[in-house]
Amino acid sequence: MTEQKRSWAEPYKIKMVELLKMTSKEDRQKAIAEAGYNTFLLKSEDVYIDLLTDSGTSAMSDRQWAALMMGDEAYAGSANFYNLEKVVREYYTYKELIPTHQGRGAEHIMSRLLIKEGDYVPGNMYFTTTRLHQELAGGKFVDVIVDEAHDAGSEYPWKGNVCMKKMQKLVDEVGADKIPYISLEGCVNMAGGQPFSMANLRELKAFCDKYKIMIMLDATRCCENSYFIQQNEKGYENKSVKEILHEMCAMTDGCTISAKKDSLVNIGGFFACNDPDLAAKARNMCVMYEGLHTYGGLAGRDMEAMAIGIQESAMDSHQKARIGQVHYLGEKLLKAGIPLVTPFGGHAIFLDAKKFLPHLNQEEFPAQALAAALYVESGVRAMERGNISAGRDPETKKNRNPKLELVRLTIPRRVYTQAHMDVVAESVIALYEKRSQIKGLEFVYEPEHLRFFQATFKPKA
Ligand code: PLI
Repeated sequence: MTEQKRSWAEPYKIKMVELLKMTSKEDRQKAIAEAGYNTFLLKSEDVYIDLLTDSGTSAMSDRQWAALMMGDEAYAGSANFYNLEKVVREYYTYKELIPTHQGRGAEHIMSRLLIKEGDYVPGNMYFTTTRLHQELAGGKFVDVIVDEAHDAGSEYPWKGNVCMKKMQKLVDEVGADKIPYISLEGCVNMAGGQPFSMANLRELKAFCDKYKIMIMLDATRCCENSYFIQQNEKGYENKSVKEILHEMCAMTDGCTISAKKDSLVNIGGFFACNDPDLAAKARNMCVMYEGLHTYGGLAGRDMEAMAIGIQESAMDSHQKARIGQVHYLGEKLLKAGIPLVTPFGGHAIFLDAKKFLPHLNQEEFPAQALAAALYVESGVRAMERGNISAGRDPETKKNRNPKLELVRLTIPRRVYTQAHMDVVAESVIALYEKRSQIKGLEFVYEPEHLRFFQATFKPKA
């Protein structure tokens, strides 16, 4: 048997457990109605298996827990900041580090510094908070991801790639001086956790060098992206995740990161870059919005746990088990004929709600309705990634009606077992058998920004 064909197993054993609460269907019907059919508004104690997000939900290792005791809670110059800076330089290559309370804190700082009113910011698909900060800074987001990314059924392995024709078209239309940077996300969340290839990044770098456009990485899930490159891109099969990550970052000008995902901590993020002038401005913004630039809204202990989490996240054995578990769930669902986004991405399995609920139109929010129904069926909490997440166009005020209308079953890192994945698969399959009973939803309350977090709904009559 080759190494590839052997089963993976978690490269850790369990030292402490957290008990789960089982609820009845009646309890869950009541809870989802009280939550306005929005899984974000459920109380976590009413949830059995929580696949809402992989953000801040990972299990820390014993080394990370021990690191919490090494917190240097000095207001200025904490030893933990310097440890983190060293690790970021070693793994992500960037010289300048500005810690932030989480990813959107870094996005706020970077968008305000780099975007001028009337600028265009291309990206390999939008992410909710990223695009909002670009818009609040006066920019206009332009989607330059390859077309395959918008097609749930396409088997293209690099759905996170940038389409160079779309980049060229944008430059021709608006001029390179109106494009401060391209926002390049690893394992593109809204496309289904889909990676870009190193070949695509190389091509993008040549293009951006020519037009003097910066490449700013959203490195939130770039370790996972690096694992896909190792597994699927020719020439990288013998390189480690760490080496690939290094090569990737070295081709870019800086990054924002939510450390709550790949980096295995419950809170934290950072902005990093190589340009000392940009870093000085970012430090000045940091002190206004996050905290002094050597803690950025974090406790010293959080920075220490992050420094260790970054090292663990780039271990090949970790990524093999992490992505192995996600794909185990995907295979089970696919075998049962459930409509999914393929190929499977890094952090989640995405149900194709348009195909799951063909009797609903997109203005009846099929993905939102499906996530609510899955919770009632099984106590499994998932998240809508469709029309509600996409929000309204700031000019027309109409729902954006994105091509992808998805429910995300997001797997926290190092938290659930294979048996949990079996239960999740059985729950989705049971719901699929009675899918025609699921009704669409309409708004009761719609907040102005990032509406998916706080909106409430009721079933359509
Ligand atoms: O949730 P934050 O503020 O730490 O990070 C924002 C953020 C930025 N980029 C990407 C690609 C994300 O996925 C992201 C947050 N994602 C969440 C919360 C999620 O559930 O996917």
